[in-house]
Amino acid sequence: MIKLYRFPPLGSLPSASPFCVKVEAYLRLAGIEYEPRDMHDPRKAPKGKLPFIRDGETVIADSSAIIDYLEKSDRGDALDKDLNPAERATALAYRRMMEEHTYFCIVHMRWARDEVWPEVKDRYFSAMPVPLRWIVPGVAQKQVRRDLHGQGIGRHSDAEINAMALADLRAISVFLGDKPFFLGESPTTLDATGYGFLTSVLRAPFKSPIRAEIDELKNLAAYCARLDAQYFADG
Ligand SMILES: N[C@@H](CCC(=O)N[C@@H](CS)C(=O)NCC(=O)O)C(=O)O
Repeated sequence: MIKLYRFPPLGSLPSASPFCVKVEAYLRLAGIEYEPRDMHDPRKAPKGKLPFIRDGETVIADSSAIIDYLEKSDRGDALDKDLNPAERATALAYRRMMEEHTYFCIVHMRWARDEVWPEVKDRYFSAMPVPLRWIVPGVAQKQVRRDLHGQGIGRHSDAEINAMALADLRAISVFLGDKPFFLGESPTTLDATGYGFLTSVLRAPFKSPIRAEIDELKNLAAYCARLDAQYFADG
């Protein structure tokens, strides 16, 4: 049985990390059995980030590398097997947008907003023993702020980042339209990514500065609810 190493659940999300939710969604969409293993310290992961999987003796890190590995294995359904080159190109572009742009907006909204950070700090670190609980959150936040500055998004104002996140979500909403899945009638690996990132925006138990605008994009919440009912009904 595949073991999925992930950050622990966050409220109703199976993990605090959209990349971990993405892999979990993939495993469910493809019908592959797995055992989740919660980790708090990504420094112990093979590439210093979560998720990774263990399949017998084989260890694979990085959500996309994991999905590539599973798509080529004979386990479960290879979700992308019927996609044509144009669909594959579109899926790659949307995945890159969510992972390389929307993701950093999400991180900024969780870690770098004065009105949100106390809630995030409490959720992420309250189980830590004193004195670590007093020290680690501040050190971690400083590191994340440095990373956001280095990546570039941290140089923009809160309002600019809100607008960037909304532009992504509106594009995703238009692309999804009223289709059951992003690329038509059946789930593909893009739905695993979409579910991971959309639920991380829509359902994280933190104040959201773009809540009202997101709520207007009704097909996104309906899409997540549909996938829940079909694939996450057992919790
Ligand atoms: N490209 C990686 C990104 C994974 C990633 O960024 N994971 C974050 C959590 S969302 C992480 O482990 N961060 C810990 C750190 O950077 O120290 C993937 O697709 O799995």
